Amino acid sequence: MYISIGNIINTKSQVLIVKKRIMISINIKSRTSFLKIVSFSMVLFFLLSSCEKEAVQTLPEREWTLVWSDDFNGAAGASPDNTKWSFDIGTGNNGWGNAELQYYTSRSSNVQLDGTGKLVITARSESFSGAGFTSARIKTKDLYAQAYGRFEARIKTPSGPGVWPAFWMLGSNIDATPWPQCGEIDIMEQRGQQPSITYGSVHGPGYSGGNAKTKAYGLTNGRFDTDYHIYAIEWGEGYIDYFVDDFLYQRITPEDVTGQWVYDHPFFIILNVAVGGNFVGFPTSGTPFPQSMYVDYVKVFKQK
Ligand SMILES: [Ca+2]
Repeated sequence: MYISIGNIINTKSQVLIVKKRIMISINIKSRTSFLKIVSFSMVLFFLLSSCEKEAVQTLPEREWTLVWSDDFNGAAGASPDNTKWSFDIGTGNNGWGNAELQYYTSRSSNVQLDGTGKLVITARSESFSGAGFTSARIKTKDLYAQAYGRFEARIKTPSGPGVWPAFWMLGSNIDATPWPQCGEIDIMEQRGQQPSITYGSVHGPGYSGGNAKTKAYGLTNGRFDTDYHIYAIEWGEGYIDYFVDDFLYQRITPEDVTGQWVYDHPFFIILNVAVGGNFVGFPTSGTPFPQSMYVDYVKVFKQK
């Protein structure tokens, strides 16, 4: 575990100046230590929140060409574009591998366009096919996958204990090469009980689940659920850079993972809101439902 303030990557042109943001870095070794780390981070978080810190980043200049996007334009109540997205339905195997509690549906009450250019995924507390909650999970599997590039979404996340929104990717070879060998890149995951913290991770062979390579990024004067934020990665051969609102908070390279680097083939995109599960724990009686994740757009770029 290490804590760093600011993250400086050398080189040329683009300079970002970020005020009043302090980055909290966490390497997760196990869930037990993770919980301690979270507690410690929260303490540090509040200690630092009274400071004003200016971090300066210099990033390599990268030029991008937009190659795939969804702005979620359409009539209120409509389903997401079925040429771009399909649904995961049901409770998965062992709650999608994470002991999640929700039943995923394609009903408009769980997933729809709002008529103003947003995708809305809504987690509800309701009895449905043996589950106590419903929600939705959509993916570009077999419709769009890409190796390398910039993957970006503008999202307003839900909150509340036990609510787990995510914008992430899986290797498109997952059917022939099961997880975690296929690779998983988590661009945004949040615990609803910690609405000021977002996580970026990779899961691969030898470093998955509680042993994933992960870093947290915290807002000192804000919450992710009160406004839209842009979550992105820039992924190339031998690196994945993680951004929140164009602030680089993590770079992962082959030297950082404790197993094989499996980020050299196409990945597809997933958007979902889980309820419960290993990452967040159970919702409580104080968790407000329904909880919605609003997605303004998803964009995928290739480097020129
Ligand atoms: Ca939009």
